[in-house]
Amino acid sequence: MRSSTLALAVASAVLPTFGQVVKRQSGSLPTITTEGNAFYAGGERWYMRGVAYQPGGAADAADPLLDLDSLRRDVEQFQTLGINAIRIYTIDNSQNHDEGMAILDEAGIYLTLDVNTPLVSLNRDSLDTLHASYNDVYLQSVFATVDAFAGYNNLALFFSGNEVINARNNTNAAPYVKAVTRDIKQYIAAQANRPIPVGYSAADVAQNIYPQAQYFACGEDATARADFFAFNDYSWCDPSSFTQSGWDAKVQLYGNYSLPLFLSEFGCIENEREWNEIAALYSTNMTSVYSGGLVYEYTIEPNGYGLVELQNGQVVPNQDFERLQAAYAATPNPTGEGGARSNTEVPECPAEGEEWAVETDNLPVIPANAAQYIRDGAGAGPGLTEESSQWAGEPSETEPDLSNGSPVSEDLSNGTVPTGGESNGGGSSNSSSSNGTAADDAAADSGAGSLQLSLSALLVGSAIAAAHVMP
Ligand SMILES: *[C@@H]1O[C@H](CO)[C@@H](O)[C@H](O)[C@H]1NC(C)=O
Ligand SMILES: *[C@@H]1O[C@H](CO)[C@@H](O)[C@H](O)[C@H]1NC(C)=O
Ligand SMILES: *[C@@H]1O[C@H](CO)[C@@H](O)[C@H](O)[C@H]1NC(C)=O
Ligand SMILES: *[C@@H]1O[C@H](CO)[C@@H](O)[C@H](O)[C@H]1NC(C)=O
Ligand SMILES: *[C@@H]1O[C@H](CO)[C@@H](O)[C@H](O)[C@H]1NC(C)=O
Ligand SMILES: CC(=O)N[C@H]1CO[C@H](CO)[C@@H](O)[C@@H]1O
Repeated sequence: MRSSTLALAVASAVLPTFGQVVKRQSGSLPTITTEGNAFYAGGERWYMRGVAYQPGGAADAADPLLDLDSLRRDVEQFQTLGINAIRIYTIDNSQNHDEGMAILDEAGIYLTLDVNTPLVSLNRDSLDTLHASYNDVYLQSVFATVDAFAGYNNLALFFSGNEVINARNNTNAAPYVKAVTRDIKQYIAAQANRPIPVGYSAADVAQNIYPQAQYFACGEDATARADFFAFNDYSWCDPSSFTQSGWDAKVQLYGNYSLPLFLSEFGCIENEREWNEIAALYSTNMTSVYSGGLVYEYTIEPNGYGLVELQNGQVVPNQDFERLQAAYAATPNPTGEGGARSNTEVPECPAEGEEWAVETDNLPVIPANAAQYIRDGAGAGPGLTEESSQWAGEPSETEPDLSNGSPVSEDLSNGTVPTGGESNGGGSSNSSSSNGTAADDAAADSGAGSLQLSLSALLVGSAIAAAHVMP
């Protein structure tokens, strides 16, 4: 049920108690927390000054934290550039990351991490594929990724998905993404020894980006509400300005937004990148609403966004790198709170409509086996497996249309198996022949003239396997 009077103070939301098992916690950087619409580290407001880091790109999604020589080489460049965070889309959750995370920690760099891989992810193609891909095999891998990284102080946050909704016609994926966000939060509450922010990285689809922001922040169920919202924004193309880019209007639009907000990718390459958006993003014009962002991306890949070229193992920074370095150097963070608000109000859920095909606030209940992982732990991660999770395991007992879904999260911290609806027989394999591709989606929406597909859509969030086509 939609509540039009909902106005809970987020700051006063009851936090779950955290797991009793004391686990290792390593690193010297203070952990990142959220309050109101901002991030904090060691009592100070924290702004993300980051870069996306996935050498090899989608074609060769290798874990960049395992190649320590390359990582050390790249961390030197991160320090030259002056960043404090990286985003990695794909890691190998079967491996130990102590050394790689320590190298980042010593350099003052936080990791923002996607929990999905190209094959272990939701499939947004239809309600049936969403339902089938939201299964216990998928969640086991997601939870194993949480286990693999929660112990590092410099793990800043987890992205529960990236650009799963990437068109006008697949907003019906939203409840599944919100369910994954909820499940990760429950897993962290039960199995980690600190709170870790969890949220979603959205595609900037003009017709539904604002409803998405509302949806992931709304509802009476605090466990299902994200801890932050982020979107991939390529709308500032130099020469531009705060007003010409329309970023001023976005500051207005999100002026009362309840959660920390940041750009999970930015850096238009239509013209020469002057990086004038850096001065705007870290100025008080924006910091009352935004907490910085992540430049796309570190290495030059076929799509042409990189800041460095790799030549025989050597890193050669390009002019984009040098201009970005200068822009960061010229742009300190605001002093004090930067206009952050500590008392924020939970927004209403967006109404169903032509551009928002979500007719219920119900979410799918967690698949029963995955609820057991929340109590018992996920066990070893599958790593970068060749097998898709999308048609594996047992799906949720909730029907694909969510008619018998759950409006509130259940307390799973002691292994309560969720109830809700009749079984649909499990093990669904009602596969459509197309899983959807970026090329299809872009073509389908080319008439809209406003779709901003990010390049990383190839890497995470849904199984898509076509060459990237720029909007
Ligand atoms: C959205 O439209 C595209 C192109 O027509 C189609 O391939 C895809 O299956 C549609 N997705 C959904 C969820 O209906
Ligand atoms: C933000 O909240 C204020 C005070 O409640 C209200 O006047 C204003 O219209 C709101 N702005 C937006 C963009 O919702
Ligand atoms: C801040 O906003 C003002 C008014 O729109 C504008 O003139 C100024 O250039 C902006 N500052 C930055 C750093 O973008
Ligand atoms: C957890 O479950 C066990 C076994 O069912 C029970 O003995 C215990 O009291 C439960 N703990 C809590 C906190 O509910
Ligand atoms: C697949 O799902 C559709 C829609 O729910 C249904 O009509 C169809 O019978 C299903 N096909 C199979 C093979 O289960
Ligand atoms: C990556 C992935 O899960 N691909 C699936 C796409 O859909 C077909 C069925 O239509 C599956 O067989 C593939 O595994």
